[in-house]
Amino acid sequence: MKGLVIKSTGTSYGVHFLDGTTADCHVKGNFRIRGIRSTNPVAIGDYVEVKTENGTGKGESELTYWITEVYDRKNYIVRRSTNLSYASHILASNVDMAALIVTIRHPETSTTFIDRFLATCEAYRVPACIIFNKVDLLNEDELQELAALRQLYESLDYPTYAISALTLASSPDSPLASSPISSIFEGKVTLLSGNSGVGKSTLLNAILGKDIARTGAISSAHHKGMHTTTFSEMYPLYHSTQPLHTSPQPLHNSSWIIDTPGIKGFGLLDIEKEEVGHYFREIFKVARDCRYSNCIHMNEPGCAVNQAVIDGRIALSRYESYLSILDDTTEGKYR
Ligand SMILES: Nc1nc2c(ncn2[C@@H]2O[C@H](COP(=O)(O)OP(=O)(O)OP(=O)(O)O)[C@@H](O)[C@H]2O)c(=O)[nH]1
Ligand SMILES: [Mg+2]
Ligand SMILES: [Zn+2]
Repeated sequence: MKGLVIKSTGTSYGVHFLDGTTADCHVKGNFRIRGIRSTNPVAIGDYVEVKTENGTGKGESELTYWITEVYDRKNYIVRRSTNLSYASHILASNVDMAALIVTIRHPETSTTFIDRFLATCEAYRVPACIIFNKVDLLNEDELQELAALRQLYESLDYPTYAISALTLASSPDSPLASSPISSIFEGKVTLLSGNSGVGKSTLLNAILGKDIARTGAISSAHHKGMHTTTFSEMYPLYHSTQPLHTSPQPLHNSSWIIDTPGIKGFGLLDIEKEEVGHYFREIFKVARDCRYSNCIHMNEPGCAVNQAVIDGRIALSRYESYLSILDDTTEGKYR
């Protein structure tokens, strides 16, 4: 049977079948996919082949479901663990869009984190957008900060949105379902990512119009999330007229949203110094005018990127993020 992996707990996988049923599936210990070194051989978003086995385990007549094959992936997005330098983790596969949820405050998302995420999306050729959440909490100065960041990323052709998932979800006469933000998820598989506590699960619930994913307050002492979501799960997005779970959702041509656990950092995988600049759109463009073709834009003579930073054509925050990734590749460490 062919199915779609919609949940991953680390020990088992929730697989959704064409007939609308879902089963808890397992992989044999020696299961590996050639060519990819990762801590998880099966990822959320994978199309898999599943075989059933009778009466294994305690000799009952219950079926055991085994994932025997992973179909070719259209794409996948890998996150390099920040501490374990050789462990990488496939966040999701077969995604049409990666949406980064960002908060200016409570908690504060760093531009380095944003840029590392975007660079990862570039490396895996996954279209990315940025959703600024919790705008209801921002004062005048912070709203200006928000506007400046939106302008920066829009100028790089990353779509940005500013929302308050909480207030949209809690006001009955303005459900998020009828706001423009929900339309960006239509007909796509979208990965929601971001730091812990930025409101990924809250946004998901708001879009679905139901409290399905657990949400949790951020710590009042540190203004950081408490890692409420502990494993990734993919949810079908139904049109508001269609009640949830009443009809089987076709595997293809439908909208899915993947809620993921909050993460602290992103590192790029197996990357050469000269390559880092390819994943920063504006740096890549300007680098054509550098004197040396292998310029890494540190302080080489005739570096067009350095000049563009001085002229303000490249944002300093972006250049600093670029340098931080470059630093990783030099030191062999990930932050
Ligand atoms: N004021 C305000 N609070 C929000 C908003 N969105 C989410 N929150 C609150 O922020 C806290 C964290 O929200 P979650 O949805 O659990 O965050 P998460 O990104 O899923 O966090 P992890 O699962 O830990 O990665 C909760 O207390 C939410 O109620 C918003 O737009 N405005
Ligand atoms: Mg969550
Ligand atoms: Zn240069």
